[in-house]
Amino acid sequence: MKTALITGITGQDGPYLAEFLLSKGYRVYGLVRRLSTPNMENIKHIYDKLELVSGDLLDQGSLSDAIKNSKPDEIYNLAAQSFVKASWDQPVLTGEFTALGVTRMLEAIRTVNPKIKFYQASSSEMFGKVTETPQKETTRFHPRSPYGVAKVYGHYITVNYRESYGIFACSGILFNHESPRRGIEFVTRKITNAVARISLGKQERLELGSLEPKRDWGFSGDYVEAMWLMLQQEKPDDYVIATGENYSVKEFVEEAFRVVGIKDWEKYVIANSKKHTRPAEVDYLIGDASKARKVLGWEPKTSFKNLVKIMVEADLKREKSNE
Ligand code: NDP
Ligand code: GDR
Repeated sequence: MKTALITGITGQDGPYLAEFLLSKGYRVYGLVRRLSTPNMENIKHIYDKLELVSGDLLDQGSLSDAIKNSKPDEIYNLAAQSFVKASWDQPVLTGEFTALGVTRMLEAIRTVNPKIKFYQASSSEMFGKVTETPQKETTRFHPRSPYGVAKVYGHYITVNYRESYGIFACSGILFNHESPRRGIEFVTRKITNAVARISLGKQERLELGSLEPKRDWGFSGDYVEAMWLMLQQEKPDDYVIATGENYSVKEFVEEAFRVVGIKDWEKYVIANSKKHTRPAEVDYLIGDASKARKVLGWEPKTSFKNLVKIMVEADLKREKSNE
């Protein structure tokens, strides 16, 4: 039986990856940091099947101890300060979690057991102000936020530990992926939650930033399989994971309102709110995942329309049961 340690188990991707690995017969450990109010909402359905170990990306010793206690074959480093907008408000903390946290985890692997395979959650935000379209593994990085800059560091330190110490370290450059478990501050979930509430008469307006940016949006449940596939190959490498289609925030809004049968959506939406615009924007992302398709045999399964539908319906259900 293989053992995996997942950091970021309480976030969006962690629970999907845990479900996937459990279905493959893995023993799954999740790293959780201490919070005054534990955040177990996304893992409550698999809580009994997981083993939780305490640790924080800021604390080197806690990461080494987590590895010693769980003895994993594979580590998936999903933990990060992952909200791009917040990275301007807390740039130093974002660097500590999202950049240096990767080095701390790699150092823990190097010193405790360098045979452990390592997955790093890299991001399409590293492409930022894109220099070619679609973006692939060789596209030059031009990050546009403290978060994107931190992810570039995390990416290259992963490559560096592979090249310096021969650690089986892979970096998945994942484009945006969403789900009903997405945090409420991210634009897709913010939209689907608001649309559900508006359709039920519980909310009047949806206040957004720019409706123009385009993103390559996939489903988180599809993307976690690619993480696992990367660690099952003979050689460690880096892969872009994306759908190859992109849509604007406006198109996401339209589609979400369409699901609940509202056509005159503009009367509910306030766009370009200062509160939600960013000092520097990433305007256009679209990924080329042909390397992953060829080498890993990976393909996305969920279409954009289906993704929006799944998310709106989940929020409708949640909002109805909260009445
Ligand atoms: P989330 O923001 O939903 O989850 C982040 C997780 O990291 C949470 O479990 C959080 O725990 C944990 N965490 C944060 N800080 C620390 C810390 N100091 N020590 C230990 N744990 C910590 O992210 P997603 O699931 O959406 O994304 C997973 C990873 O993939 C992230 O690294 C993200 O940057 C990256 N990524 C995501 C993409 C996406 O579209 N979702 C695309 C590309 C990359 P807590 O509950 O305690 O806050
Ligand atoms: P992103 O996701 O920055 O792409 O990072 P987010 O959903 O926050 O923004 C997507 C786009 O929508 C625009 N936008 C708004 N965004 C938010 N959050 N709230 C709003 O009100 C709003 N209005 C417009 C944004 O400006 C942006 O252009 C996500 C995260 O999961 C990262 O961790 C990950 O690395 C990348 O995806 C790939």
